[in-house]
Amino acid sequence: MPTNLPHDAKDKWAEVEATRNPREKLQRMQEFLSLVPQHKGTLKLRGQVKKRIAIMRKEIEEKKQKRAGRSGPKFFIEKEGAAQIALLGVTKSGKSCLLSAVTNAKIDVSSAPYATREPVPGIMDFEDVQFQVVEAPALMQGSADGRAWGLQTLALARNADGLILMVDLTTNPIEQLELILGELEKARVLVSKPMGRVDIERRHMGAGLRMILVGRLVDCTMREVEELLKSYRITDAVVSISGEATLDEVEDAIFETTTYKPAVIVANKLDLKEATANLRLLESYVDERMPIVAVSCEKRFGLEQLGEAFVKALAIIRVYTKEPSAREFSRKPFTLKKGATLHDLAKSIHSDFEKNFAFAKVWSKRLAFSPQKVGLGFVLEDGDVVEIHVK
Ligand SMILES: Nc1nc2c(ncn2[C@@H]2O[C@H](COP(=O)(O)OP(=O)(O)OP(=O)(O)O)[C@@H](O)[C@H]2O)c(=O)[nH]1
Ligand SMILES: [Mg+2]
Repeated sequence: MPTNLPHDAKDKWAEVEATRNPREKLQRMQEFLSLVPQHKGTLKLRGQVKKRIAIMRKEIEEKKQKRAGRSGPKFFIEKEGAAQIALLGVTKSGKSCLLSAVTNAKIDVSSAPYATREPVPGIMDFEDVQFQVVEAPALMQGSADGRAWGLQTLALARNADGLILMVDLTTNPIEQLELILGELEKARVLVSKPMGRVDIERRHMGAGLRMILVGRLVDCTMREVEELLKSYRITDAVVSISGEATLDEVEDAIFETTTYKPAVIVANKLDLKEATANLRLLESYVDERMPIVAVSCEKRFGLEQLGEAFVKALAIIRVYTKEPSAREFSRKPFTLKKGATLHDLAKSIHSDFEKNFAFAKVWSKRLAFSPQKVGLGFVLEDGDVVEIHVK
């Protein structure tokens, strides 16, 4: 259903986007809301914006407390390592037990329900990469509607790079998984790529509007998409549309509401007797839509598969750099997403590298000969060694 927002509302949203200061942003968002007419077509939009407002309030409140030296419950965890992975599940599924088994976090494993009430981060080593795993307070029916700490847990999921969906194999894992996925979906966090996907990556002023269409627009034309974006004053952005997308979905993307997170299901308590049969049921239910890692956190088995599962699900590649004068390459890799180019690597090392880039040499098993001289467009792969030469 179209939102048919009036001009002043669209202008206000452009202001929201342009505002960096959280307090002012919140203020503008409220003003925006007051300009949105109340009808069926705007119901979803109003709900989404209200949720964002609630989360921002919390964030501001937290920062204020931090400044005042009070340490209230923390809901936003600064990222560390190659990726932040939010650990989600219903209570007593064994989240804390996993965290204490695979990370350096000190946390109590408890038989009492709802023991963990604020996010707890820990670092997990896997070969030469580190993952930050953050246990989120338990999900329950109604989390997405704001029950208990639901909104904060879901905000944590939205902010993370990937998710662990943890289920207890002894108490109907399919039901637990459905509950988790249901709450995530209500919060517009999806674990599988939808049919159509619209990504709007805002760029600096003057960059212009670039559209990448891999797929098909449904019931609208490219021109209409452009006009819609312009009506929100989005003039500098890369817009990628894949699969089948409607104009409504483009508008959704303007409000940045739906995000996609790679997820790994961790099926826990494999040491208990009903677990194996339930694991089979879970596997046939999931039907390879997501990877499943079966473990016992308490007896500590199966856990060694986790690192590989994250690397695969998150499509992480490791690239090693080498100074032109050095004999050896660095032990610590840069972690990038599969499909990343030398340009992405140069950017992540230093902005100067990108500007002053001359050429690079790459050593790789997959190349016919190494090193090979390559340019910024070169697509990197896991294990590549790169030596960048500047002008
Ligand atoms: N048998 C068995 N029990 C486990 C396993 N993992 C966790 N438990 C038990 O399950 C209970 C809950 O574990 P926690 O790790 O605290 O669960 P949680 O998911 O963090 O729970 P909340 O923080 O309340 O959401 C504890 O009594 C654990 O000892 C396991 O692999 N096998
Ligand atoms: Mg816990």
